Amino acid sequence: MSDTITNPLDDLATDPFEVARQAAEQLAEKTGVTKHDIALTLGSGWGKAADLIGETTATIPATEIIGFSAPALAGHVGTLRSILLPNGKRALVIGARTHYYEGHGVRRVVHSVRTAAAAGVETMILTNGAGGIKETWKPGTPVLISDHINLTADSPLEGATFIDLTDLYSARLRGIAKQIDPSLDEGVYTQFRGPHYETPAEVQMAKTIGGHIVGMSTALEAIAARQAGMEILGMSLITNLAAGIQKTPLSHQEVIEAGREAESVIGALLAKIVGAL
Ligand code: 8IG
Repeated sequence: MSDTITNPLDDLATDPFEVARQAAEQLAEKTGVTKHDIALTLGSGWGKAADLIGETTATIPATEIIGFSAPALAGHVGTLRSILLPNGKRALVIGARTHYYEGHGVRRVVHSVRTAAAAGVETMILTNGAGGIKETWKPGTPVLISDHINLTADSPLEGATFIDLTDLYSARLRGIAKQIDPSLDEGVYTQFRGPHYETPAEVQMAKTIGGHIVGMSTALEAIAARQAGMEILGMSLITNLAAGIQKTPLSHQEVIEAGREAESVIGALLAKIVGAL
């Protein structure tokens, strides 16, 4: 199977920031909103937040915007939504994440983040469903991402672009989240390539090198967000304990169900956090 519609990002001669600028322009035209303030990428389990944070003023199929791809997974929503928050700010909800494991290259993975930056966004909220290494975390627990370990051996940065990643996941924003919910724990997100889940030995490796969360997204996006100068809040919904930490095999179905059960609670939590930014 091959894409019949070509994506300009796949041509290495194309400047990905120029594509993002064009995407932001199309987004402004289609939504009627010339500047967005906050963007949220909603991963598995986090979708409800979009309905709770404010009034949706426009819903755009992501495929209508240059550089975006159709979602690879049924159940992943391929839309971009513009939302008016009660405090008057404008939020862009990205329900169309392109995963690294899809194999379309890292430019497509971070295009939504670069588009958000080009649309004027200063605060990037990255959420995901992930596996937990800490045994005290039950499926359905939301946790703050404090830092990451990128095990993809890839980067969204091209050429000799050196970007500082100290305080990548803003301590200031984590502080605001903890004011809303003091019970929020935090941990180091470890991005594997996927799409297979880890072996128990790989989970032990992640634990040994300082990881607490295992997932297949977010780290590459956070790097691109930092390059673009945005402040980043990262949150994981622990939908399963990582392989070998939980004694039963992992199933995608179990992950979906844990997400569904936690959806209302974490959606309301995220809405409160967004309202406080
Ligand atoms: I949901 O256990 C979800 N995503 N790598 N490992 C990795 N990604 C995940 C997991 C997990 N659960």
